[in-house]
Amino acid sequence: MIAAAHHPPRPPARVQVVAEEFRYSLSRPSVEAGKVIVEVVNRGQDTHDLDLRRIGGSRTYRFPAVRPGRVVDREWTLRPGRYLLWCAVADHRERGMHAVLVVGTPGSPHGHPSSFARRR
Ligand SMILES: [Cu+2]
Repeated sequence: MIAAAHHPPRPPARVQVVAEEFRYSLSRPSVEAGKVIVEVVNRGQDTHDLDLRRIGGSRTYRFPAVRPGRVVDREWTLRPGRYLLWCAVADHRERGMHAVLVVGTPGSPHGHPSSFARRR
């Protein structure tokens, strides 16, 4: 018998976040948990950044400031949950630069977290 539940390694999930005054546009609403590459594209005229924290979590994943026209990416290992994204520059968060990214259980379709939410 072949050992079950062996998952071959997968390339990191990716999500692109376009930043402009004053909002984020995400390329997808959810990604699989595990290695995730987050790419920030600043299409605005001001400098923006991006902070990321799992709701209920304590670690903040931070981008450096991204100047207009620049693209910066970071790779992190993210566990399942809902992550709040916000711009920490001046009052940008209050002006609308925030979003939610769902990080779902690996292997579930579209990285949707509903299956893991029920199992716990
Ligand atoms: Cu900003």
